[in-house]
Amino acid sequence: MIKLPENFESYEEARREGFLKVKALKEQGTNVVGVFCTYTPIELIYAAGAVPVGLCGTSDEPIADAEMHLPKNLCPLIKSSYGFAVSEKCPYFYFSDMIVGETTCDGKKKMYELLNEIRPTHVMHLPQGQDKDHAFRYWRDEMVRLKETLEEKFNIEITNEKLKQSIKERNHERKVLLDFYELGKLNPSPITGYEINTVMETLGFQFDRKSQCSFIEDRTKELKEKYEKELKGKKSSRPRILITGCPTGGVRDKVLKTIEDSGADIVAFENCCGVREKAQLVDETIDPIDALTEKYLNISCSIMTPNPRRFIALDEMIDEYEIDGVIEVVLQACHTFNVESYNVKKFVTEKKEKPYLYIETDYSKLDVGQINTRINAFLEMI
Ligand code: BJ8
Repeated sequence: MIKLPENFESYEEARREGFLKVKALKEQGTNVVGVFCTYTPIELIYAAGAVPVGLCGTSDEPIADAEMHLPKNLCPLIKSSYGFAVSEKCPYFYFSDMIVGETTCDGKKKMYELLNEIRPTHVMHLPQGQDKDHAFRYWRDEMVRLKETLEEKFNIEITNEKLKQSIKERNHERKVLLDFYELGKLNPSPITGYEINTVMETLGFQFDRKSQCSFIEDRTKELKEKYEKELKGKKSSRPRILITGCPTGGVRDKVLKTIEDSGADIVAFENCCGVREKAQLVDETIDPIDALTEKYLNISCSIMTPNPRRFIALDEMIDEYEIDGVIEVVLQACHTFNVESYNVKKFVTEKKEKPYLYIETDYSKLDVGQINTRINAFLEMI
């Protein structure tokens, strides 16, 4: 049985309750900033006294609305996010004073132009590569530009002290979350991948950061104790799976649940629903803007070219989590992850000598049966 914050019974219940919380925050005069991507330096948003709220769409419900303006053959995450905004079906969007987006993939950056017509959208121009000279300077300028935009918008000064404090607090949260993810290193894992993914998605609907942290710390402690008492020394015969590729919040039931219902354990996520952003902390000893620039530039998303850090992460994670097979989930029309999957497959099968499955899907239910069959065939092969 999965355990969610505040004893919520489901992701949907947590999301609904979150609406009331964000409404209450607005009534208290708190500023809200909508965000979409792991590249957003949320430390700056907290340092501006505002609260970030994730707006990534994970449902196919608003896609028809989005397709009135956007092409059908666009990534479902982008269509779902835009559909919620344009149809006014998402209170999180409704209560956002401004949006922060980044020029990651082409679909997202062009969607932000349309979004800006509904709500002020500040777009950070992300370099395409991660070199320490040109890319660093370019991205640093964008950090300063965001800082100035937030200061002007909310009539506040983001001092170095506020920013350093914000970095410290977020680093603490990252460590707590990393500890939670790393439960998957235990063999057998005391937690399902489905629970990890659902918990992480519901955290975005809680705005009390202290209680978020205590929930994760308590749950991690409880599951470590369970492992020591009941599971240690009893290695499971269920294959241990690593998920990589696009964010999986919108295909949690269709893909993640199916994998675990079919007899495997998802023990690691090398994607934005997992450790991709959490693995590196922000350096607390240097200039805070430099530190944020360095940290966020190093994120190993496929929109970077080249993207060597993703392969370093895969290499380490496959060993550390004792992985038996890798499943890459690519959302339809996500060109960067799609193209990069060629090298990911080669790396996994040739260098790491592990089985690899590629699943390309969207948020509809049309391919549920086909995905089920392919996952079962893959697991039989391991
Ligand atoms: S850091 S993974 S959250 S960009 S899946 S919208 S890339 S077409 S979500 Fe992402 Fe930031 Fe990267 Fe993470 Fe485009 Fe691909 Fe769609 Fe994507």
